[in-house]
Parts: sequence; structure tokens; C-alpha cells
Amino acid sequence: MTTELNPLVAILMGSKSDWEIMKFASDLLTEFKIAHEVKVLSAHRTPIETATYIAEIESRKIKVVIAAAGGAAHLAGVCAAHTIVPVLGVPMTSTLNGLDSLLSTVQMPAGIPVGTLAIGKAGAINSALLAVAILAHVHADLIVKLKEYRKQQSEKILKEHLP
Ligand code: RP5
Repeated sequence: MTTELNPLVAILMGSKSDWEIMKFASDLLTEFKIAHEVKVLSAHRTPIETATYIAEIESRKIKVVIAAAGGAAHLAGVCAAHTIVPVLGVPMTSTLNGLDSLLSTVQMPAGIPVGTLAIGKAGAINSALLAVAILAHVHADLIVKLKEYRKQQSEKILKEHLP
């Protein structure tokens, strides 16, 4: 799935079953009008296709990769091994409540970084917000949009009334 011809962000996930959560990342990028593409690619089930895809992202001018996986979650690490484009890892909830995914994603050896977010929905949303912040260095309009997003979030919290 591609929102436009020249995506700036690639959202990858190890299985279609991750989409229910990763849709939150895609929706947020859409809200910020950031062209992105979404693909199912697995470090284990499609290793060659994953490496081939990542090898091309620099020439395609994709600036951030968001990689989500669950269980023995090696997708983000494998992506990071094949590119210097920043890779943000999102651990998916799993049979071990995502702790296995979190540790598999976050415990990278020194030299190959993965910026790891929280498990599940919070991580999906924050991966997209972090991608926006990275892109804001060269797309100044995104700074304004990010500040507005935070302002609206604060206003919503301050309006909360408990019964
Ligand atoms: C991982 O295995 C995927 O990222 C997913 O979170 C998990 C389970 O995949 P399915 O068995 O649902 O396809 O590779």
C-alpha cells in the first residue's frame, strides 16, 4: 500500500496480523500528510525479499523505516543491518505479552542501532510521531504541525472531567 508515488517513510511489519496495530502509525502519518508505504515483509519468512527491499530504500529517498514485529522480532534489526536510514522498531504484542518482541527489538549489538518504541499501540503511534520529528529537520512545516498536535493533546487532557 502506498499513499503517494514518492514515500518518505516505509512502514514494514512481519505479518498482516500486525496491521491492526500498525494502522495507527499509518493513520498518524496520513494526518500529517506524509507520503508513506506499508508492506508486509518478514525477517524470517521472506529474508531475501526483506534484504532486497531495504537495499533499495536509500536510492528511493525514503528517510525513515518503521519496522514492527512480534515474538522473535528481528525485522527492525535486520533492516538496520542493511541501511543507514534510521530504523524505528515497534514490538508487537505476542504470546509473551510483547516482552519477547521488546527484548528482540531493543537489544541490538553496538554499531547497528534500532530506535525502539513501546509495545503495541503506543509504540505504533510514537514511531510515527518520531518519524515526523526526524523529517521536521528538513520539512520545517512539520515543526508547526507537531507543536499544534501537542497543543491539542494538552487541551484535550485539561478538558477531561471525571464523573
Ligand atoms: C511476527 O510473528 C509477526 O510480526 C507477528 O507479530 C508474529 C505472528 O505472525 P503470524 O503468525 O500472525 O503471521 O513475525
